[in-house]
Amino acid sequence: MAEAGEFSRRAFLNGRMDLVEVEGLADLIAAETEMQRRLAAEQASGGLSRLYDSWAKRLTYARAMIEAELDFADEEDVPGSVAASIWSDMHILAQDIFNHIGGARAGEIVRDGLKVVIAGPPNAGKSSLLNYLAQRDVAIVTDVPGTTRDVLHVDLDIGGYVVRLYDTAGLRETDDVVEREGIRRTHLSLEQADLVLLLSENDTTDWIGLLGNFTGPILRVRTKTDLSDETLPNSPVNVMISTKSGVGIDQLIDRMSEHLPSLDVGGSLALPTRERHRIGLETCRQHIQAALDNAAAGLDIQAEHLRLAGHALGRITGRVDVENLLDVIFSEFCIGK
Ligand SMILES: Nc1nc2c(ncn2[C@@H]2O[C@H](COP(=O)(O)OP(=O)(O)O)[C@@H](O)[C@H]2O)c(=O)[nH]1
Ligand SMILES: [Mg+2]
Repeated sequence: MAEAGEFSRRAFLNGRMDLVEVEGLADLIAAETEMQRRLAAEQASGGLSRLYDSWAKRLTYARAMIEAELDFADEEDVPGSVAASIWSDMHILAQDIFNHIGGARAGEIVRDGLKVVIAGPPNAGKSSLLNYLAQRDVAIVTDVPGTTRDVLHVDLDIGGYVVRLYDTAGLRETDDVVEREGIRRTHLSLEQADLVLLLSENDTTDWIGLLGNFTGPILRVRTKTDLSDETLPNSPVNVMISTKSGVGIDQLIDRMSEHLPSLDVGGSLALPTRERHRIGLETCRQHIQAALDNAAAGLDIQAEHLRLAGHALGRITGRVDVENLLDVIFSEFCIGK
């Protein structure tokens, strides 16, 4: 019997797929929305790997030039200070990687979903909104304040993106141990939130303080608008909804969509999708920067930073090749003929 992932593992060990492609394949199998599928397909088919390989080549080439200058400086074939010419490219590479890291946030949101937490005082209509958007009775709805204690979530598909919606316990002071635990969990989910929907039947301003030190974007939502004939709120509010009549829900979804990454249809989806990628890229970029900043330390120290940069990149794809520095050197020059 085949073990989990056995064929992909063999493909990796035999050099047919690298780690990024294997991860992409796993994501492709698990993909549930159109954007997840597109991102995973790009990664599984080597789009991201080709980019990283091309960067690795540039690093190897730069190191080869430095080695050539260090080792064969007295050879006629090696033009003087050939290494100098590589630094402008290393400068560009550091910038390329920096820009690429800038897409990590979008990549993670496409892959893992935009995390939206519904918060607010008890009885504001939080669970009703979750059920309405999920189109089924996920959460218990009663008129007893403090009904919800566990953090529940549903995944919505909004325009091909995953939006992971969390229902939480209403925020208030309480002596009930179970409810207090629920409120503690609400605060934990707020730490992970990309967006908070702050719900209240009346002025949401009173409740902002309850969000603790959440610093991300907040949509203020006035609920149960079917109960009042007020058309314009007299307090700052972004959307007015009723889960009884359905009024305002489309508008709420539109406002939530504004927080999704905008990936233009024709554009490249070669984005880092995992924390692991982002950390490796950041390490790589830092070493290139260190090489650029340490000209005074000498070429050998700079070359070592470039080696570490290449290593960080290689760890992402799992291809830390035996470096053919000399191959590059010999193919560029005719040292030794
Ligand atoms: N009229 C009206 N009642 C609502 C609406 N949304 C929720 N409710 C009622 O408000 C009460 C509390 O709702 P619930 O969703 O449990 O609030 P939560 O404590 O914030 O989760 C329940 O009795 C719901 O039926 C609404 O849009 N209109
Ligand atoms: Mg509730």
